[in-house]
Amino acid sequence: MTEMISTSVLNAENASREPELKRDYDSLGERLSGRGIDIDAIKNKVAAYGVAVPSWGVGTGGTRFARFPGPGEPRNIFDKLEDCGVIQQLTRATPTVSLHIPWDKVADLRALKEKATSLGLGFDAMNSNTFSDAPGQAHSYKFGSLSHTDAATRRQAVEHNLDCIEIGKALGSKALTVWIGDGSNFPGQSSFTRAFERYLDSMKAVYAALPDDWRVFTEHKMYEPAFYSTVVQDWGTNYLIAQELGPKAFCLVDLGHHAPNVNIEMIVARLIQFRKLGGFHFNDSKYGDDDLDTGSIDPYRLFLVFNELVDAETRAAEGFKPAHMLDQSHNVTDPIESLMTSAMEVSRAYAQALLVDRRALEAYQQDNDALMASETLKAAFRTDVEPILAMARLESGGAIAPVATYRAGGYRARVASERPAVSGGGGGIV
Ligand SMILES: [Mn+2]
Repeated sequence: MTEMISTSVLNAENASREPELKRDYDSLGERLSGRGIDIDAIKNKVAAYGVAVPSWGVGTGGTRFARFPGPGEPRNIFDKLEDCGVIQQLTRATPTVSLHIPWDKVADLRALKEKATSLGLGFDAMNSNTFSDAPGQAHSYKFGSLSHTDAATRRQAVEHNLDCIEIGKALGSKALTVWIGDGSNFPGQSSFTRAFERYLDSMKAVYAALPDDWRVFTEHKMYEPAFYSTVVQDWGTNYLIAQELGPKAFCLVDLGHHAPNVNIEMIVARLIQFRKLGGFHFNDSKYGDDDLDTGSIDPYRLFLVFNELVDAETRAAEGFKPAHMLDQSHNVTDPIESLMTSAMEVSRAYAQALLVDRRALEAYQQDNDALMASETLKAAFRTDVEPILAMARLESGGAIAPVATYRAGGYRARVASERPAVSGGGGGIV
């Protein structure tokens, strides 16, 4: 396997931190044992956990005002895979990449798959793009895609999704994620009902082309780029879509795609209960679809989402198999550092949720002991699980301290010398 950071750097960085990690791990193990928890069992679950990296996340993002590129930006999907390889090598928490078509379209799919395999990477869900116009396409998506008033434009958008499925089949993907920007900017501009009817008709054509072992995830978002109404605006509409389409259709929850203060963990619980939770786009949000680093603003909310996921996992909820993906825009940081940190934050929330004393919680709920129920969650959230995460990484061949090891490895400076600098300008990505 191609090592992106040299083994000698990785080993030296780990050796300098290993004695302290062992002490911390043993000490935490003793304390958890007192709570009836086996630290090794938690560590093994964390080691087996993975979240997909979005291919578009390794490039520097931006806003609609500007984009400020960093050094050594990936020029194409092969460069992006190398960056993803660094993230996986050091964190051992990101074994798959989620592609975006047409951004990642290549002529030689076999070479793409071989490149990923050489880096120890597989492919998660494919993402279609009908929210912007590809060069040379016949019909514009300015006024919509799958729900467009014009049948030829809708057909083009359907065909693009079918193309994404074909590419995914060649790469070993098993899912298609569909997010559309369709909507309206003025009251009266669009018929809510007819636009949704057209969307459902289009999605039924996409659904009909899904292989038997594939799933389709529809992703809702409250607003942007349409600012008055959006066709797939919330989880209720998303659930209706999944119901209308059939058993291979599921809802995808992007943490940033809700109104402020919405109880996302409760939406997650509802979708689990009715067997329609397809997956996540993890990120964090302060005001809107900010696409900030996961866990950077509200780590407690992320923990509460994972509390629902672990609850479902613990009771083996029927049909529970969500895909976990990151979806972020890194405007002021090195994207590799942000994605490594974010993957670790997702693992951290998972580890903390595994520590929840579920029997005690259920008893407090039954007794209507609100304060102790809350404290039971807080006791898990307040536990510093870093030694568990670091030990899981170390034993899997990763880095105890991924960001420090990445910086010591000089990867960014090396690729900056190989990849020509790109100019700024342009907007960012959604
Ligand atoms: Mn998303």
